[in-house]
Amino acid sequence: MSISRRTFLATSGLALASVSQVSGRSAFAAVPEAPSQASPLMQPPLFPKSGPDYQPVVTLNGWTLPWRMNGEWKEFHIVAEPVVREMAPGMKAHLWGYNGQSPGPTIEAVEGDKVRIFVTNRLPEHTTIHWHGQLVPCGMDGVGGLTQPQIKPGQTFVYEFQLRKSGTFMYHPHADEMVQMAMGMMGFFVVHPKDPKLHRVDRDFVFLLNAFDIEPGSYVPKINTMLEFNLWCWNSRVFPGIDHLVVAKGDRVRIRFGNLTMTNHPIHMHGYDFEVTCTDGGWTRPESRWPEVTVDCAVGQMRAFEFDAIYEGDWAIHCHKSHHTMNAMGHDVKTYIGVDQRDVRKKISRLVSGGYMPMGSAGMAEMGEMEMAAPDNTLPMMTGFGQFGPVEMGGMFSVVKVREGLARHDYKDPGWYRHPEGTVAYELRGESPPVTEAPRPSSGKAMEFKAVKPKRHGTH
Ligand SMILES: [Cu+2]
Repeated sequence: MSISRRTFLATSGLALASVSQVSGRSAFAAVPEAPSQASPLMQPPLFPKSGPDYQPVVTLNGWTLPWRMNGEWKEFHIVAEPVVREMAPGMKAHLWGYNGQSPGPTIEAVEGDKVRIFVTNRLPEHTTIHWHGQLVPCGMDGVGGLTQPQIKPGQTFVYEFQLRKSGTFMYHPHADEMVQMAMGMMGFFVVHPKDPKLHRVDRDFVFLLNAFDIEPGSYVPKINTMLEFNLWCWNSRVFPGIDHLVVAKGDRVRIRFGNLTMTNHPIHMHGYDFEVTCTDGGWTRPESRWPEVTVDCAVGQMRAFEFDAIYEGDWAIHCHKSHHTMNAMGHDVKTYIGVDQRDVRKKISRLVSGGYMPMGSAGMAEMGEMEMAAPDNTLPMMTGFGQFGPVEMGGMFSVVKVREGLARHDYKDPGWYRHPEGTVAYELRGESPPVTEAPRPSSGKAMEFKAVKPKRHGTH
């Protein structure tokens, strides 16, 4: 793990003054160190060193916040601060986040734990943290002005509460919320069941759905955008910058996500059906579940679904709103499908130097392959390559890679799936397959379908 440690001794005078004002406690030896993460890539899960056993989560393009035990308290230190986040190779954004990244680190603990969370504000304005979904004493709910004074720049506040239930939660500011969430301030908070056997899975992935409006060539999000975002992200990353979800064949897998954008996201996974096992409110009862292949996640909601990874392959997982699998595009792109632009091209090429390339006469797939001149610090609209060519996706898209024989905690990218012979869609060359009469089912057994390659007549 590439964690650089910082200490806050330099500011501890001011910080501790605020600490004792808020909590009334004076027994702290010191504020715990606040680890900071420099890498935008998925870090290995943090296994518990004490207390009940659990299968830790992995955060796509993220990490879990280390903690320390102090008596019966599990202590964490979160620092709200400006960060530089790589959104995909080739583009960096100047955001606000926590402990070096946006989103902040995932907080992980166990039902029944007493958590003490130090929050230091290094932003230029005040902030708070709200523990979205957690059952906390009202004064720990983090709503600036309503349940506590805002945390001013330079101050450290302390939140203390006992985790009353297991489940899937988030944290985010409840102070100048529109600005601070538009700037990327949010994080995941997972509470594991006290009973290690309950809701146990082999792989448990988490990510937040978030969105930014960053003009091509610039670095800072426009914070008053309400709907027309141009970067639809999972954990402040866009495809092809989003980690793949690597899974061993036979694993029980959980994928958890929370939505802190301003629209809903129907999250769709190929190759499987699955069941929603956890929502904002807690675990769903088994008799309340039904199979899905797409689950809509409304604003402010969290959803977790589970499946048994029995089918090998590279399975797409993405938001089903097609604009959300696009990267920065101008909102003034005109539709030219069916318009023959050859004549226009000739005329304009005479007028401008460097040539003129009309786009989109036959759809926009050509943009997936093309290297177009673009301003600094932006990403192609559709990008990312698979083993067969351009994937023509951006934004909220990744790949669930199910492979035979992966080690238990191996999350390394195994490369592209090697399809068994005769199981890939193929181009028909020459004659179409002969029409044969379907055999009548005799014994009432279900018919088996098999992809069979016909003999090829052409050369290839
Ligand atoms: Cu979406």
